[in-house]
Amino acid sequence: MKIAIFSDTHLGYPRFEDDSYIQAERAMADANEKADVILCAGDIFDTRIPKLETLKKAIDIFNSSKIPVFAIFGNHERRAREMTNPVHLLGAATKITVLHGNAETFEKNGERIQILGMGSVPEEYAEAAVRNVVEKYEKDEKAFTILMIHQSIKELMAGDEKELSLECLEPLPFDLIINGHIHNTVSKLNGRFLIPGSTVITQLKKEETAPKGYYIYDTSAKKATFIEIDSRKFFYEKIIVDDAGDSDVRKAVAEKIEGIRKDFPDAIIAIKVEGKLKEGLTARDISMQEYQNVYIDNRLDSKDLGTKLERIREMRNQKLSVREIGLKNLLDKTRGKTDFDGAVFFEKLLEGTEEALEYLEQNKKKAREF
Ligand SMILES: [Mn+2]
Repeated sequence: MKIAIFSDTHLGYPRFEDDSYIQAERAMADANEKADVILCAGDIFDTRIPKLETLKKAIDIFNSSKIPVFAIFGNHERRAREMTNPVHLLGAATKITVLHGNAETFEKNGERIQILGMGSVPEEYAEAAVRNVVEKYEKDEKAFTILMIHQSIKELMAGDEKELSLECLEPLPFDLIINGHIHNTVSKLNGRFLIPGSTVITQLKKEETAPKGYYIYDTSAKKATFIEIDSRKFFYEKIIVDDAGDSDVRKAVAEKIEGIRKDFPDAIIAIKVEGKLKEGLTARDISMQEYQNVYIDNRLDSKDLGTKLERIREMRNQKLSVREIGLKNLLDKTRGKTDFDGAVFFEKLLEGTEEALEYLEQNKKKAREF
């Protein structure tokens, strides 16, 4: 049997709303051509209470499927237990089967699959919830068995202790484990654990530049194939400048965009601009031109501020007191440029501005006497 697995369609995602519909439609149409059944691992919608236009789109997309669809809800759709979430609503409006803590079977040409689904739960309860659901589950010994969840995975994230782990999932009695939630494509446990990734970009991060699509799992070959769906290209670029002025930055950004747009006119582009500006300029002085579908992350450093912070850090490392840092700064700045004693002036400044001014006046007089 061929099982299509897709996830995180995020229908209605505001920044790329049209893409969210178009790319989910494409995945659905393609899966209908190539598979016998579809599994959808949550975050079908982007929000708990989607607008009516989004609900209509979702109903149209899921109704267009000629093969059965089994789905769970994700964290973006999770609502209180007694409330209706949008995936439940979709289940009521279409023929899709929504699973949460229960298992369903699907049979074709004498071959049977059994899917146990668990909608998203808060990460700290995930392990206990999975164990609880699996304990109550009545395994169909003659079926190819699948667990479908929508959770973070410890080994794939920064490593939060409370997250569900592959270590916990591996010994569970399933032929295949499917997860949503993570927006890039992942295959682990020798292909027994699969994450198809999202069908649309939702974060302007480098990881999202990978192709969008879905998996087809072949139960006889026990092998998954990733199917890329036609989607708008996403580029994540970095520009590093040095001693740059307003026009330098704008020129570098424009050139980068032109280079990409030449081959991909409708690409989504994120550009991180880093580096040092000319003396006296701060990131806010740089006026970036507005481009459609271009997201600029201005991380430019003003030269003076950067140097100052570096000096303070350096002196803090030498364990100098604030008073000593102040004096050292003053001496460094005035060395060779003034005809008064910096250390004395500093002491006078600590006494008060009047005293400091008086000292400067006296010094001027003295200087003239020479
Ligand atoms: Mn998601």
